[in-house]
Amino acid sequence: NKPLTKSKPNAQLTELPSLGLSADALALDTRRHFTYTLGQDKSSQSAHYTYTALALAVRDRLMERWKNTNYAYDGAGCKRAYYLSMEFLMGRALGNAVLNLGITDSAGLALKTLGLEMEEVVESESDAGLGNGGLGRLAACFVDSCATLKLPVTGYGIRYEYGMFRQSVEDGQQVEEPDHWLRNGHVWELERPELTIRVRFGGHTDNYGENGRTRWVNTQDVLAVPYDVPIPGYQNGTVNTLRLWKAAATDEFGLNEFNAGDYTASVRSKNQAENITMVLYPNDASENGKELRLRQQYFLASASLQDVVRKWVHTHGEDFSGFAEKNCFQLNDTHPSIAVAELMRLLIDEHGLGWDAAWAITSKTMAYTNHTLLPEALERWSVRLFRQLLPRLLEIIFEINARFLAEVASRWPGDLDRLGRMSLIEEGYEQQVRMAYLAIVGSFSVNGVAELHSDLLKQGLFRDFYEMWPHKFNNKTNGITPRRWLASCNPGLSALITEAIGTGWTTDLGQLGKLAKYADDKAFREQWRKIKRANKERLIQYKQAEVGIVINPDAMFDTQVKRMHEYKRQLLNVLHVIHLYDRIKRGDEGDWTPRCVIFGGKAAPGYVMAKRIIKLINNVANVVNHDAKVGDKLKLAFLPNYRVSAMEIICPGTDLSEQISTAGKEASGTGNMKFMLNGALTIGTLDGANIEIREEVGAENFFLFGLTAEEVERTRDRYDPWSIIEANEDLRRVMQLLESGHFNQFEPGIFEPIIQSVRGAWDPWMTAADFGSYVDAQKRAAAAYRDPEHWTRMSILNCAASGKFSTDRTIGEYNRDIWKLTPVDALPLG
Ligand code: 4GP
Repeated sequence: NKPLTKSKPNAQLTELPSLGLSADALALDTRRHFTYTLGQDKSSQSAHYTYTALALAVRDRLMERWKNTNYAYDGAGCKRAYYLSMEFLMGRALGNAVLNLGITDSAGLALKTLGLEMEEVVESESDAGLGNGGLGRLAACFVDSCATLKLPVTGYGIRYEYGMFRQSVEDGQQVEEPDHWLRNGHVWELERPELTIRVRFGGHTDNYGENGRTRWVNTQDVLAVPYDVPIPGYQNGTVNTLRLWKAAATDEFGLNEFNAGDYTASVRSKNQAENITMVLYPNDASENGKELRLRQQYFLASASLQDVVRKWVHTHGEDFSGFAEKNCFQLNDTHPSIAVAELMRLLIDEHGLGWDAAWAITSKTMAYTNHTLLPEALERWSVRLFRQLLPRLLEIIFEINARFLAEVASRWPGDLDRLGRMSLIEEGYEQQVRMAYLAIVGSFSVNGVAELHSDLLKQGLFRDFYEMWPHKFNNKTNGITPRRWLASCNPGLSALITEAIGTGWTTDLGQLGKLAKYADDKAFREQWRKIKRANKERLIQYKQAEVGIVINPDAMFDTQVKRMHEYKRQLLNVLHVIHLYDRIKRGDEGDWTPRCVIFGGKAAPGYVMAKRIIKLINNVANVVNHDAKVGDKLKLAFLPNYRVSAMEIICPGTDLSEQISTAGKEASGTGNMKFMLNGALTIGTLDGANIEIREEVGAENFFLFGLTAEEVERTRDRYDPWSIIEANEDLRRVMQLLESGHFNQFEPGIFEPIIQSVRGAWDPWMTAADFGSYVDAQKRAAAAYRDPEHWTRMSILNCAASGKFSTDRTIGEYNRDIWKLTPVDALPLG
């Protein structure tokens, strides 16, 4: 990648007329790409080329906007923010790009003139599954809202060669297969090799020069090559950047082996370097402590910070005095929190600042978001590993800690307990670095993702830090982008809403409030129901393709899709299904509401209990779905390979949304918001954002059950599931069926651990405690569903009350309270 020396790219090279947005213009460019870019002809066999040709035509239209956005940001010299995240769960890009460019109709027409249907063409795109679940999908919704709000925010992440694994179900069990999502090429990225950055690992430090500056030497370096993904704002001319890093070996990699004639060994070490970005760790909300993961984290943090610092130096030289006023890094959980130490290193070792000046900058530019209260998810890395992999970073962390503990000691003299509790280094058999504490100490803002979650952080997990720096702590309730999660995934409902209240809701979701009055309009309710019905038919098609069972569209579609995790209590839901089955078998079918219970979600490959729960769901489904007496009254489906594009079909077709985590465990939830926006009613506990959902929609339009977070804590010590089971006839019968082996006739004992977990007084999720009130709430939901007019009314009111849960609102708050950026208009086209 040689730079041009004799000449520079000039206006002539970049001067082009703007591309038209009409169907004709799109059709012409699609043909052109099909023939000239992709080399296809009329004998072309693969649908993938058609998709790619259209995607390239759409991408062309993003390019000028992208360039003009960058020119505008650079020209304004504005403050910028960077969203550092190990995960961006983007899903598919084509439908979103078309929507945000405002060319949904002309793209559809263009395809029609080519004899094709949009619905079919979009199916050829693989999901970009570069995330596990909530945290990764939130990042994807955030970048959409940043672009829509014209905020100069860049996303920084990793370009994993393999994303979240593909899940299939064999014999009722989860099987994982690698997700080679790049196999057919990926048109939504531009490789930018000229911006490659060098990241160091290993080696050791030494001091040099008169004032003993430190340098990090004998390192094994890896290159970080950026791939830029365009992030279009909603019909506003803005296109922001998501920059994903891929690891590549340096040229000198393996040179020693190569010179010694061992060519294969030299290739092996090259592979090791490139391994860093090979695969996404498939764990959600849990720690894993693997060396490669720490490498990934440092790789992301270092490449991204160097990228920003390089740009700074390019325009400001070595004067960093204005750096903190112009830059802000938002750390998506503790995963990138090594950035705190890395920015110190860059400023001190590479740019010659003193400690205090560097710290003043760092602690004014970092902000940290926490996404989970589960203690096992709080990352800690062994000091030994750190020393080996990142020796210079460890020195810096020790120094940060020494100065921080001195501050604690002067504030609370003699409180040794507190010093031990707050230290960035956990003592014990093996010393560990507490990454969350590093993030808190190094940041000026610390936030949770729903009100309850933020409160629990202050009272529990981070209490000592809250006492020390109450001003750092704040809440930012999560959201979802209404573009993907209503406008694009539910065209029928979007059209009806727009007809009723105009188009403003797409960028000002609060306007949905105007729908409330239509809840009393019979004709409107009728239309609303018709659309839900059509969406249920679409979901049935999808289900039949996936699991092949016949489903009655009049049944209540009762859905729980999310990662498989004990705290989310898919188990409680299956126990309820078993209870319904038991009622049918007993002939207790008075006032029956037919139901189709739908599950979907991946279990971390090493999470044995979560996988066993998948097996239980599938075994129960097998019994229930093949029992003639049960028939249409009850169906149970586990949809394999739950992912973003599946949710786009599932949430518009759902009636009842299951949000049933043990109170105090789900930080926020965002699936709950997607369902609500699409007119589903929620059955849920007072946990995460459920609380705020219920506040918005009113208690009468929400099916509440279960212990509160406080009650969970209060009763934990005297929790006695045996007595609860004895006292509850329904639960006793459910346990009897389970224990009798009714669902595992030829697989003796396989559900024993599940039975033990429900009966165990140690059960942290207290499943038995909430069973009774859950069954009651389900009864209320079933009764409400039997009155379609009443149900539809509640459905409309749920959608109408969902305005708060737009990421436009969330990002507006991040910006108002933390980033403080000024929106910038992209330069006009042409
Ligand atoms: C998730 C939380 O479990 C979920 O409640 C929240 O809505 C989401 O983050 C976004 O804030 N956490 C993770 C994780 O996905 O890996 O910790």
